[in-house]
Amino acid sequence: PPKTTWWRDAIIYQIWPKSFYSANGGSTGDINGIISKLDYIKSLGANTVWLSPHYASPNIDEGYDISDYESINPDYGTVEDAERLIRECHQRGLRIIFDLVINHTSDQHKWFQESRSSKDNPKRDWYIWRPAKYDEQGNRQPPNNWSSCFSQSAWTWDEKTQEYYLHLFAIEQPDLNWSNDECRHTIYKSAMEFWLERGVNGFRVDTVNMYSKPMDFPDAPIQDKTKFIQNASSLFCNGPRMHEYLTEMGEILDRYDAMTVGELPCTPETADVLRYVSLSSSELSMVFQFDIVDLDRSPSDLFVDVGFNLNIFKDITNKWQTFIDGNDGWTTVFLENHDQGRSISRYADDSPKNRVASAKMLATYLATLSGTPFIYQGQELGMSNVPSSWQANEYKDLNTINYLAEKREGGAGEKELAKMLATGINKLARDNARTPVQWTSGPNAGFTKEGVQPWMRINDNFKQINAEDQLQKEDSVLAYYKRILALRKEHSDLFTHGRFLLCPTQEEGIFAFIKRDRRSESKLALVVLNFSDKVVNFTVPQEAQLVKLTLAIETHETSSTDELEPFGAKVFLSV
Ligand code: TEU
Repeated sequence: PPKTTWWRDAIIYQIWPKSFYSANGGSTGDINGIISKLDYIKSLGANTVWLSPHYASPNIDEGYDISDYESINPDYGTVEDAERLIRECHQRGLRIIFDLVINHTSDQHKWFQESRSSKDNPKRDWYIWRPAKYDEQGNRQPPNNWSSCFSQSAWTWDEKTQEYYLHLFAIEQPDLNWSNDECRHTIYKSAMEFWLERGVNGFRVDTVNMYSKPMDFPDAPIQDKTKFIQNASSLFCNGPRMHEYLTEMGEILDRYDAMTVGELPCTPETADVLRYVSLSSSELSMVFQFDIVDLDRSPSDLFVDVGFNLNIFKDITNKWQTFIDGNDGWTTVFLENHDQGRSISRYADDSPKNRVASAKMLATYLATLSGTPFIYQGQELGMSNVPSSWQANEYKDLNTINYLAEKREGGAGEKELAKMLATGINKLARDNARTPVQWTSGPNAGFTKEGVQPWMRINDNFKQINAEDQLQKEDSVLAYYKRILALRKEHSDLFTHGRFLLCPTQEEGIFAFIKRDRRSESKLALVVLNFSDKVVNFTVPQEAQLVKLTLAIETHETSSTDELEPFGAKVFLSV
């Protein structure tokens, strides 16, 4: 069968299984829970589900440390349950993609267990082992100065065989050696084909540009003189054989008409991105850029909040919207995932007064842009960050725990640490997105049965923010999501496939853009978003003045067409 581009019209709902829904009454979510909510996902207007890792895992990095690609975390279910999930999706006309985490495995994977057992084990070369270096005083040093993405050195010494192994993430996540042919082809078989044969429609591909390393492992340039370990992402991203590997993977994926969306950090140049996502190159369908979720992060300090800047937000949006003009590439639209703070808390206002408006306004952004949009569980309810009063022991994610440990080692006092917790960490930590989904106002927010302690504390605001309540209200965030996604589908030539034009605006806090039908330039939509907490009267941008506009959807009912309430949004269509 010929290759199609069905994924260009996908609206993808991301499930992070541990916190989604427990049907079996456990402390974590499970596959039966997901199946029981598929009708909910479908009624939202999504047509594709992305399931974050649900494979066997010791959960050091919440499932991103996989110990067996061909089995399921027993807390969630079995392979048969996963097969049933795929079938239940397909029966409803939903597609489903799984997470593909193949830069590294868990240290508990049998491949690594064999690899570390002796230097002459046949799987020794499936991971990246290097001898120690010694400084002038004779102290043992890692092979180079690379820092992992989780604070410590990217190398860990293994006593048994007296060598270091590489891990770009946690110590328990050793990197696979993709330059070993046998290793690479076994990854394809075990992690990809096993599930493609069972009907998955594609993959979200974890850290997709890190598989090919410079095998001489040069030191990273010194950016921080106070430390030995240095950020080395420019060296381990987009390595020499990346495109060769992805072409091999693409051949397999094409056989199943499967889509991919890869995480593509450290790749700012559009020409470089196009090599990955051009249809003609058959590597990836689309990628996630990190710029939109890094925009309020200090470039030199992961959990320091530098604040939201609307002009930067507009520039990033403009860059990836216009990226697809005149070529055969594709793009994504997203504001949340399991690694990020909640969007209303970062990009708008999560206070009781403005949170509903903020969630609807950001939904308008997501639903009117070209590319494939991604909605992260709870985003459709306007779920927010955890309260700033949370203490260090309530955060569960390794990235945050290691960060705090590093700061403590660097001499930060308790007061300083408390301030970090209440500010940057509270704003940006991954755990903000990982609290259980708020289904009802009842015990445990309906996430699991009464009397069971959920694995993670539920956000205090579940009585105000939950699905049960919003399903009954026409003016809820959830109801708005349904309407705006329906509008997107009805006018997919404008919203999904249209040409984006950023409109210069005078009014502070306003983001206005036009979407044009690529086949008939006079057919257009005007989208106006208010990122400020004030009422704003806006002027219709010049480019939209030539056509007659009608209001298609608005977040607030206002008497005047050119007035926006705080965090309000309006979408107009040409008639
Ligand atoms: O994340 C990759 C990644 O680069 C993140 O660590 C990111 O830099 C960080 O969250 C700050 O934004 C992926 C997964 O999404 C993440 O959950 C895993 O921990 C990681 O890969 C390792 O598999």
